[in-house]
Amino acid sequence: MDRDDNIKEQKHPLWNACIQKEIERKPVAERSSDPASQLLLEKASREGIETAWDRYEAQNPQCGFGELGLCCRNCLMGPCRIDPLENGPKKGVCGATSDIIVARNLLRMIAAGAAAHSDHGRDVVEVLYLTSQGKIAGYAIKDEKKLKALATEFGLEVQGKSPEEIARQLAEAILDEFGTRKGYLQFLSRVPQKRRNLWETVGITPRGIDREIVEIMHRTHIGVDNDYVNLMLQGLRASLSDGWGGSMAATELSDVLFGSPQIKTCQSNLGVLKADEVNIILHGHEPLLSEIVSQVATEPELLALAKEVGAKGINCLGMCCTGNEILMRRGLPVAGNFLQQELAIITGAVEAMVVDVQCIMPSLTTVAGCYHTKIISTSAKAKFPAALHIDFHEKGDQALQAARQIVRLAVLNYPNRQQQKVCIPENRMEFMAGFSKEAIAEALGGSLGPLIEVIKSGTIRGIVAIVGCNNPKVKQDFAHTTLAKELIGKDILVVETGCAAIACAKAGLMRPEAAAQAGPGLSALCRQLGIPPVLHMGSCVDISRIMSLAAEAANALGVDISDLPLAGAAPEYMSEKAISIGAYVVASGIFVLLGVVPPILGSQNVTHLLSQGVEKVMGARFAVEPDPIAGAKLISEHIEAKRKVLGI
Ligand code: CUV
Ligand code: SF4
Repeated sequence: MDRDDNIKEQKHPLWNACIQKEIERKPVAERSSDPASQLLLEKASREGIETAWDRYEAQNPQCGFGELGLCCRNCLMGPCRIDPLENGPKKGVCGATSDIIVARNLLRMIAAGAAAHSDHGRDVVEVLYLTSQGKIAGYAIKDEKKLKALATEFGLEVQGKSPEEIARQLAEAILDEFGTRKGYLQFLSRVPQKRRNLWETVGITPRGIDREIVEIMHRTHIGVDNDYVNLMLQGLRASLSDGWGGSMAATELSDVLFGSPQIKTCQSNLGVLKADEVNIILHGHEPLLSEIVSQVATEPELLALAKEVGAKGINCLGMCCTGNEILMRRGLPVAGNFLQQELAIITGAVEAMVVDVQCIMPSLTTVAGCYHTKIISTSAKAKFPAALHIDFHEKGDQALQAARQIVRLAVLNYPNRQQQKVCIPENRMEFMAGFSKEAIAEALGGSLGPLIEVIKSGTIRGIVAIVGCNNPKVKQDFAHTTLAKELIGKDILVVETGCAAIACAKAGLMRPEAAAQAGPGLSALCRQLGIPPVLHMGSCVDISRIMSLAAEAANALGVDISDLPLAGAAPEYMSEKAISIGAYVVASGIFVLLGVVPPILGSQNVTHLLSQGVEKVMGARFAVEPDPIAGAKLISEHIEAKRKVLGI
C-alpha cells in the first residue's frame, strides 16, 4: 500500500474550534514564574485560546471526595464514596472502609505509573532486539562498553562474541525480566545487601516487572486484598519493579542504542524557536522516534526542500522527557516543560509537534486548530482526535521512512505560517546537561570516590534529587526553582530529571555561573570542576541513574541507602508515574518530599503509614510541604540528621 494512504487528516469537529468565550483568568504572574510562559499566556488570553490553567480554574472547586481518595468505582455496585462528614456513609456497598478505598486507589495509580515507565522500557528493549538482528534501519549499537558491562551484569559471556550477538542475548534476558521465573529482577544486584535482605523479609522483592503490576490490578479488584497495610506493601513492590526494573532497563538500553550521555551545553525555553526556520517540536517520552527524526532532519534532500519553501533550515527541538532524552545525548535545545506544550503552539511558529506517548495533552489538537501547527501522533498506543497519525513501527526501514515523511510534512507546512500570529519569546537560556552517572564519575577524575569524600568531609552536606512535572495547582516552575536555590544555598548538591530539570535549566541554575548562588563548599567544588550546582541527569526513567548512584555510594561506604544524606522531592508533580517514583524512592530508603497533596488524606491510617509508619520499616518516609522554602528546611534537617547518625 502506498504510504501516503496512511495519512488521514480527519475532519474532526474540534478542528478549528478556537475558543472565543470570555474566561475569567488569574493574572499570569500567579500562574507561572517563567517569563516566556507569562508572555504566551497573555497572548492566549488576547487570542481567546484556552489553556490548562483556564481549564484548571474552571474545574474549581475540584471534587472533595476525589481529593481525599474516597471515591471508589472498582465494581458496579458502586460508585461509592465515603463521606468524612459525621452523617455520611462510612462504607461502600461491599463494606470497604476509607482505608481500603484510599489504599486501593493509590495502588492503581502506582500500577499505571509503573506500567507507563515499564512499557517504555519494553519498547526500547524490543528495538535493541531488532537492531541486534539487523531487522531495523536507522538504529545501531552506539555504546559497546555499556553493552558489555550490562551483559556481564546479566551473567552473559561476552568473550569472542560480536556486539550484535551480545545485544541479542542481553535483549532476550531483559525481556525475560518482564515476567521472570527466577523470582527477582537482575538489576537488584546493584542494591546494597542490607536493603535486599530487608525487601526479602518484608516480602516486597519485585519478582517480575509485569507481574507486580498485574497483581495490583488483581488485589484491588472487589473483594480481594482488604488490608491496607498488605495493599501498600504490594504498591511498594510494584514501584520497585519500575525503579529497579522497567525504568532502569529503559535508561540503560537507551544508552546502549543512542550512547551514554556526556556533559554538554544546550539551550532551553521557547526562545529556541527560530523565526526563519522550520520548527519541529518532539514531545512525549521515548527517545526511539525523536532520535531518528532529529537524525533525518539533517539530510541534504530535506534541507534543500526547506530552502525551496523559503526557510533557512530545520530546527528540531525537544519538549518534556523526549526533550530530555535528546538533549542529554544530542544536545538538542529543549523548548519547555509540561505546561508549555500548548504555549509552544500559541507562538504560531511551530510547523509540527510530533508526539509519542505520555503527558501529551489531548487539548493540543484544539489549540493547533487555531494556528497552522500540525500535531502528528506516531504511536499506535497514543492517538489523538483530529491529529495526523503516521505510524512509527520500529521495523525494517519503516521508522526511517516515517521520520522522513514527518519532517517533509513539517517543511511543507512552513509557508502556511501566519506571520501576524507569530510571537517567539526572547527567553532562551544556556545550560549544561548530560550528567549520567558515568559522566559525573568522569568529571570527578574517573570514579565517584571524590564525591563521596566531599560529602564525608562536609563540604557538601548531601544530595537531593528534584524531579517531576508541572501542575497548574502550583505556579509553574516556582517550586522547582525555589527549592533548588534554597538547597544549593545550604551546600546541598541538587540532581534533577524531568520537567523539574527543564525548569531549573530555564532559570539559569544549570550554568556553571550559578555556583555563585550556592553555599561556600558547593560553590568551591563547582568552580573547581567547572560544573553547575544543579545537575541535569535526564528524563523521568533516568531517575534510575540516581538510584544506581545512591546504591553505588552506599556500597562504597558499606551502609544501606537509607543511611545516606539523601532526599528526593517532587514539588510540582501531577502524573501517576510520579506516584510510582515516589514509592520506589521511599522503598529504596530515601526520604521524599511532595509539593502537591496526594489523594490519601481520606484515610488517617494510610496517611499515617506513609508519613510515619513506613519509616520504621523502610528507613524512609513521605512528607508533604507545598511551600518550597519550608520544604528545603525539612530536607536540610533530614540530611543533617542522617549525617549525625553516620558520624560524618
Ligand atoms: Ni515523565 S516530569 S510531565 S515530562 S511525568 Fe510527564 Fe517526564 Fe512529569 Fe514532565
Ligand atoms: Fe463500592 Fe466496594 Fe464496589 Fe468500591 S468495590 S464500588 S466500595 S461496592
